[in-house]
Amino acid sequence: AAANIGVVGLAVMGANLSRNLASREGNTVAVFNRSPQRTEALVAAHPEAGFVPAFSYAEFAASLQKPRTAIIMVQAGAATDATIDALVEVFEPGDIIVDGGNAYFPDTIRRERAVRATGINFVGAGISGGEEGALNGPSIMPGGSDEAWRTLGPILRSIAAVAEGEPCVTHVGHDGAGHFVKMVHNGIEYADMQLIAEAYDLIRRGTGKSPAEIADIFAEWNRGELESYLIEITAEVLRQNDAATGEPLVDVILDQAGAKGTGAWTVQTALALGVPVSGIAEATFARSLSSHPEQRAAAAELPGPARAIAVDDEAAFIEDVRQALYASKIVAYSQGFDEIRAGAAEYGWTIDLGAIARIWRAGCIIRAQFLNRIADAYAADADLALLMGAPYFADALARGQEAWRRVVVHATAAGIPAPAFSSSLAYYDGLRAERLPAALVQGQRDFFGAHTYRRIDREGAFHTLWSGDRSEIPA
Ligand code: NBP
Repeated sequence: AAANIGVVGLAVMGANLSRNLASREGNTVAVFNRSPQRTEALVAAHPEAGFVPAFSYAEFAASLQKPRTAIIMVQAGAATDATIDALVEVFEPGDIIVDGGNAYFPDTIRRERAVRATGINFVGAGISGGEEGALNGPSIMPGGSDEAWRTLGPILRSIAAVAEGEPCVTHVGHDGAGHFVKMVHNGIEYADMQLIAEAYDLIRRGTGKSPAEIADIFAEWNRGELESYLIEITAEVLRQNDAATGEPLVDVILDQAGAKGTGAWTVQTALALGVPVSGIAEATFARSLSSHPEQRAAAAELPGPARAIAVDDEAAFIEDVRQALYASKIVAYSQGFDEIRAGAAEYGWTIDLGAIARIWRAGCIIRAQFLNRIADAYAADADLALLMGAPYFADALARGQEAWRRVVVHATAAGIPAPAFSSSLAYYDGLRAERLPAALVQGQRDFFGAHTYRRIDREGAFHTLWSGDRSEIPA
């Protein structure tokens, strides 16, 4: 057996991950793909990698040193199950199967349990950063057992992105913890993207600036506290002109956003856990709204402000939008980290939230300076109840909240939809409210369903005899 690590599934992600592994000192990489052409093509294109090709699962297993370690990079879903079944047939107790695809975490929990029963280790590992990350260093979020991590840790550390000298990988927690955290990463990515898109739209419609001019604004923002990969690529997209028409590319792209489902998983999971991830939810719904042309056509004649409301002080407005973006971003991350905390409690994982912030600083799509501030907040208080309540973020929100309100007021008055900006502000105001109308909701629930309520001045549950004499009784 010649190889210390193997990869199954050699489409773009698997091929790039294999090359990344092969480029690291000490690794010899066995490669296998269901269709042999992909294996042949990869090996022929990269003689420098010294790949050990295999053309059957048995040959693949025979080419791996024990404990055998294989990373699966095939389509999520049935293909992953089929590949796991085939590997379980040829692997032995103590070997390690890693699923590096975008699995839904309940599937990972199920698979881990089934594979563990054979004595083989199963690790669900979220891998972020797309093709480029797979090749040059992704952010990796592995779950699975401590035993598997002992073998796998050094290998994953060697291929991960590096942020300030630290590899962007940590043992997130047991069984499905890694894929859970990867899911929330993607949900936060949806929110970040929608917030940036709303900022662009507000500036464009509020000031009439061209996409190229707005690209310059984003490039400027990228030198400050908003510094991030997504802001950087936004400037690039806005600066791009379409070769065919000469128009800004953003003006010829159909305005219907697609989705592969990880945003929806994040929101569904949050609903089940009772965690209000309103920023992520609005971002996911904004994509859905955009993709219903028939409904948009039916609504096109509904009245709104007669004409766009221009701003008088452009520079001040742009600075307001920047602050609103930053404040809304703090809310989105605070909500995402809440979901991870709630998931850890529900599924029995011990997740170091500061470590999650640190492994997202490079290699992944939401990489940003900002994550250092999150890591700092959890370093100061690992049990922080509310990320946006940590001193650094509380200060930023205090500085930005007036600008944030002005932007939401402007958007509303001008008829410019800013769902993520405005729902994030509503969340902020909801949490900080001294009294919420939840009290009235409890009264309504007691009226029609005798669901009872608690009082502010006495212990216990109470019910008002709504259809009787309306006196109150202990429940
Ligand atoms: P794809 O998701 O397009 O999957 C293609 C691979 O799956 C091929 O190797 C194909 O083999 C294999 N496969 C299929 Br389909 N059915 C199979 C089966 N029944 N048994 C064995 N192999 C089977 O590849 P990708 O875009 O490289 O992504 C790989 C994984 O990484 C996915 O889970 C994806 O969600 C995840 N991911 C992708 C990105 C990204 O940016 N693309 C980022 C992060 C994570 P064949 O060659 O024989 O058809």
